[in-house]
Amino acid sequence: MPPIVLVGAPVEAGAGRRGCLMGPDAYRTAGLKEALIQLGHSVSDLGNLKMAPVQDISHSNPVLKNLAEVTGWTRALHATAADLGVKPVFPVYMGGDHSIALGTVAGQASAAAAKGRPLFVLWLDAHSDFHSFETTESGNLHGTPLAFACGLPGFPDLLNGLPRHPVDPANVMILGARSIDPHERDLLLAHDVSVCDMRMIDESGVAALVKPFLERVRAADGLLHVSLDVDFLEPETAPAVGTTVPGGATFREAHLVMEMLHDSGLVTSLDLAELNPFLDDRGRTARLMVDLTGSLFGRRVFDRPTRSF
Ligand code: B3U
Ligand code: MN
Ligand code: MN
Repeated sequence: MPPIVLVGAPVEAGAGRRGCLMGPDAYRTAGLKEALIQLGHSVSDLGNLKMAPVQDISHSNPVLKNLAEVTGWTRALHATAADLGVKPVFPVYMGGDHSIALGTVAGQASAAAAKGRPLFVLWLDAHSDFHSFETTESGNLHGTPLAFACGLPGFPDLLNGLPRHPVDPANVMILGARSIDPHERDLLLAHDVSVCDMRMIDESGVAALVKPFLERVRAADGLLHVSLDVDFLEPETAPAVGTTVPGGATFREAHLVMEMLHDSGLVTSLDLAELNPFLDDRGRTARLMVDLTGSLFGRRVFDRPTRSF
């Protein structure tokens, strides 16, 4: 495994309520770096990014909130991800609300294009985040990053003239969905995106859903970006998120996904999105997110099978 680079993205401009800007520091307080070092990884923390200055952005949809600020973060994150994505490191983007993925996925996609390899995206989320800037009704831009990543129309020039390298919607899997707006549903169907909702998890289990996706990534020699939204999890397990939706993934289901991702050896970058420490219960959610990241980076009880009967 290459060295891990932690990147702080203290962004809350994309969310409907404040607090996600404290996310990176909550991961530090919960011991993310130390947990990964304990697992034998070499880890560095780049500190928190700064928003790029933006003057030139506008859009006709009057409901959009904090457009200039979200654009500034998108540009800063895009530049960082495009740079880290071509280096022999594993970037972990510590959000910040999920609008961070407007920049992280675009940057990782530009790096994948430079390497001549396809980028796959696993979106672990109660929501599909598949609005364009034209279809969002809330105006909260954390509801838009996956549509932007897939190259949909209806976005202003978020990358300041730099080329977009769209992720093929056929290379995306959304897992854990249980709250999708009508416009998003239309767009997901029109672009033929694979959406595994909670009913599918109940019926098949996460392993049977994740396995064929990982096989596709391997067969295509793809890079894999994982975007983990805290609200993928059941809110009773992970309360520190502004947009709780009941009926989420359990503690065990989430760990199993992370363990399978680790065993695959295919993941090349990770977002930790939507942690709102202001809403947490004595750091419980931050610690759970650190533990899940630990599972993705190889935490297990034994490093080889024990005797079987
Ligand atoms: N689809 C809704 C709700 C939402 C999306 N992402 C989050 N919430 N976190 C919207 O506002 O776009
Ligand atoms: Mn999300
Ligand atoms: Mn969500």
